[in-house]
Amino acid sequence: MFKSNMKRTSSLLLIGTLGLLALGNASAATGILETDDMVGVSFWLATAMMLASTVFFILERQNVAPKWRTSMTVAALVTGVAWYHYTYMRGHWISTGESPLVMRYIDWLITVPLQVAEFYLILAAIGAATAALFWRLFGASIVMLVAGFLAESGEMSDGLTWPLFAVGVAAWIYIIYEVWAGEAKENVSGASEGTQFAFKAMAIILTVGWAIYPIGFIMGEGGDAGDVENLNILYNIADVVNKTAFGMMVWYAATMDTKAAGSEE
Ligand SMILES: *C/C=C(C)/C=C/C=C(C)/C=C/C1=C(C)CCCC1(C)C
Repeated sequence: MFKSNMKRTSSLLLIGTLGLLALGNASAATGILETDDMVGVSFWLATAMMLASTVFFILERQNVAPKWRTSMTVAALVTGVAWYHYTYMRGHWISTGESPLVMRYIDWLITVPLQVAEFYLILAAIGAATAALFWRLFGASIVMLVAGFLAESGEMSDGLTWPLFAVGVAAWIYIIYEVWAGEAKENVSGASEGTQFAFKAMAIILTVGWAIYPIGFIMGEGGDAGDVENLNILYNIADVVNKTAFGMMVWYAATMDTKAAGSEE
């Protein structure tokens, strides 16, 4: 009985994963990638990494202890949503040579709150998270993105670009403060090795991994074509680090915990 259920789950997973791959082909219609277009190459690399990570997280989900499965699902959603948007963004870049600014922020508006939810889940698993903490982090991440969008899109007057950027940075620094010095930290010390690893990985991602974005923003404000290229390469690298590599760390923590639980039995 249990075995046949497992079998059915695996084949459903396989069908779902193959479906994803087919969708990838369907949306792959785009212009020609030139050999010297390094930004275009980075868009294509990021797209493939997002798809591969999504498939990996979905398939690995069944190999970790049940309490980690929702975290794996969220990791797959983050890379899956990003993959979907990257199939558009790479085409936009190759066809126009311009930043896919709106799509970039649409993607962040979904994936950043999902990552905040991931952080909450890791902490909730050890009873160290409150709903209030989630909403504070969620609110700060939205402020950061809206300020960044208004600054980057040029919708506001030029004089507001840097003040808005400063608002975005302030919201980000608040998130860093919550993670390193807030209520969450005290409660983590007694948790399992896997949870402690995941918490540390998350704190480093939010601090070091996320720092790539404001650096990219600053480089992009230079105004010439090379600056737009640097901005897109940096944003693409940042997305791979913060979505794919972060998901891998969650998977690693989950695996560590699952093995530890197995050896206790
Ligand atoms: C998967 C996408 C992620 C994790 C995106 C993260 C984006 C940021 C951390 C953006 C940060 C910015 C600031 C700190 C200042 C204003 C400009 C932004 C929006 C680029």
